[in-house]
Amino acid sequence: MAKSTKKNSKPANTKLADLSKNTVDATDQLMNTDQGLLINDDHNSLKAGDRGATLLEDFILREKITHFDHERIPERIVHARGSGAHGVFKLTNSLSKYTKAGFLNDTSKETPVFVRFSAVAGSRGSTDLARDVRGFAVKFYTPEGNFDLVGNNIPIFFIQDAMKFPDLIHAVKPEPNNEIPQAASAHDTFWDFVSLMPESSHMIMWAMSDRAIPRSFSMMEGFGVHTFRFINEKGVSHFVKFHLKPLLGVHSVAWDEAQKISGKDPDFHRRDLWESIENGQFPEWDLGVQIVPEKDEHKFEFDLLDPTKIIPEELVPVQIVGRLTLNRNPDNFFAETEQVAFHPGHIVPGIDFTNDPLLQGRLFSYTDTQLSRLGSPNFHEIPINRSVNTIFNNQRDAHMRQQIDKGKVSYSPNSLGGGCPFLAKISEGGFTSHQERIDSSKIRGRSKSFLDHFSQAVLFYNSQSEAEKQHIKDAFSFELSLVTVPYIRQKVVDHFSNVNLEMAQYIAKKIGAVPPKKPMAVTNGAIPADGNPKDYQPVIAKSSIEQSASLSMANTIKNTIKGRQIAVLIADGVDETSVNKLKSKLNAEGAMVKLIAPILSPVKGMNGGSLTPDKTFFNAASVLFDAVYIPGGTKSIDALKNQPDAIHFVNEAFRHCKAIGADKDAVSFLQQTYIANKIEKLNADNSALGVITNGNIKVFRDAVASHRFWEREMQSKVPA
Ligand code: HDE
Repeated sequence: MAKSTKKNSKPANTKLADLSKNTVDATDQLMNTDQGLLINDDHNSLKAGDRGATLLEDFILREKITHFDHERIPERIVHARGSGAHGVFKLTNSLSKYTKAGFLNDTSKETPVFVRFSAVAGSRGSTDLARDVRGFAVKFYTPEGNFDLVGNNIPIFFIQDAMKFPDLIHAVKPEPNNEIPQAASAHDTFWDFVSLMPESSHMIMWAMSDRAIPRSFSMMEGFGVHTFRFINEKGVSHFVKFHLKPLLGVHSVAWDEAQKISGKDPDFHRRDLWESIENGQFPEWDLGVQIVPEKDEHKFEFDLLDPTKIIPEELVPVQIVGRLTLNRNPDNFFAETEQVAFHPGHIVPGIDFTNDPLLQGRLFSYTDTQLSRLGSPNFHEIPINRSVNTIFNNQRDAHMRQQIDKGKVSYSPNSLGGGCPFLAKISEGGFTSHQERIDSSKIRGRSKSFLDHFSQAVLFYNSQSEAEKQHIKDAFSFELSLVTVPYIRQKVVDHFSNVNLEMAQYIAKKIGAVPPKKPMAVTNGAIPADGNPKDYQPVIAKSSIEQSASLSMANTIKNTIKGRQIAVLIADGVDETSVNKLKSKLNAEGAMVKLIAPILSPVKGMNGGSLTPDKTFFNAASVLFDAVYIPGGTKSIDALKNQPDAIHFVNEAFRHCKAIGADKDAVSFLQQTYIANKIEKLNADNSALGVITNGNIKVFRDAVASHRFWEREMQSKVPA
């Protein structure tokens, strides 16, 4: 029997594959069939004469139609709507003290990644702007195997045990009798479920916050959610939570805006991601970790294994260790974004699981789902899912096998094949599971340490800015107003009186429920038939931390306008010199400036030049932009005053609290808008309200960087 000559050489299989080796480019090529036959006519089927029936013999037509008939595969049961991009992860601080994972040890290496963002509840063709949790899944193609961080943009989850996942998803998906509503949690079955599941309280607070209506994927945080383990070279384990913090800050849109975007551009997030990358404005995140030594497992007032809890950053700071950059759009949506198969069980040596009962259930589910979605256990051979390592094992056959394994041996141990493929020693990078000591009875139940369902829901609410709190109250009011059963509306209001009484009273008044006078008793519907309700009664506990700064998006504003969309309203006679100056200054900082005019023809400038519009008032809308600017030029201003769409554009931007800029001689246009009712002296300095009327580009730029002026909304809403 042949022996391995590689002693202690780590890792054994070092030849890395080219991840894009299956791409083809048809430029300058001749068309052929799937069998390689060159095609002479791709426009006409084979017929019995000019006007005769099509012949069954036409194998070219049959191949084309058959392929087309089978183009669709089942969409994901959850996270069906998604968008993806390629990129790279660069480690900046080695974590070798905590983990032996190579890609987290060596700061000189870059790891290729593929990221897929998604919305959970809607179908593949649903809108990007639904109020929903967003998936944030990252595949790291490391030389030690693929590591998938399959997380969300919210750091916790609705349920504590995988057993409840199908119930949760059945409740939130469109109702089964009529498949209504699409991609929305605002309906009876979802809130019925919530009213009986106190463990969802914390997550519901996040889902009702503006985190659930992000401005863009590049302005979302990412979280691994569960507590994982790091294992170092010595076999020592630390608990770890993963964070991704966007360099652009965490930002959202307004709810009224989200609903309108869903009509104007349902691909809003997808388009933004695509255009940012095409324009070289690469989305970036810092990867951070919260690390807890094993000895501290029980020192917190919550259970580290409970996926409905965060570790407040005040208790365990997030250490930034590297940067994730998305820099390449997929070549083919289906081949890459649709066929990518993530799995929280795809780990590498140095990373391991904890006993979080939600994570444990996920470890089964993902391979299972790929088998029905991608149709074969060979889904790992699809280029986007391939490891950079060549695969040597004794797995064989099945649908659509690509790899051709040579020889007659496909079992282990063997002598006939010289014992190949050999097993890797731990010193060669071979994986072993962390040896956790377990000594307990087998039970079907829930740990008492999981019964505090409210303390962190309260912490979250108390950490929000006033505007954010108002948005949460409005979101609850909106969602519950669409629940048709008064009993459920009342139950939800009573339930959330345990988070904040004033909040519950506000919502109750909006939805015709009885405002609770005190925190009301909570119903727990998840009690086993023979269980004692007392054993499952939520513990109404208080968090020792009253506020946590990292929980409010208002604290994440960064001084940047990168990736912001800015509309400039123009008509014939516009001051084109002013527009060109504005455009070049803002573009230089990574913003995307678009010129909007009454029609698409070139616009004549007042100084003899001309400008080419990007869009018209017909196909553009203020909800698709972060800010709006009105340049001067008397003729242009007069034309805009007579354009109801231009007036509406600016009114709506004002309603959604966006930065509005104008050259001095454009102020007369603003006088025609609703802004004049709200701001008496439009010529004065109103920059604190995000309205800049002196043509100062720097002040306008700073206002765009602030993202939104929510205080305008607090004063009163503007019709738009
Ligand atoms: Fe998933 N989840 N999930 N999930 N999940 C899927 O896998 C599941 C959970 C998450 O862009 C499915 O390939 C169960 C938590 C993301 O392709 C499926 C449970 C978190 C994505 C599945 C959970 C997630 C999925 C559907 C409870 C945040 C999209 C298609 C035990 C940490 C990945 C697929 C992509 C996708 C099952 C809970 C995140 C059915 C059973 C918690 C980002 O296998």
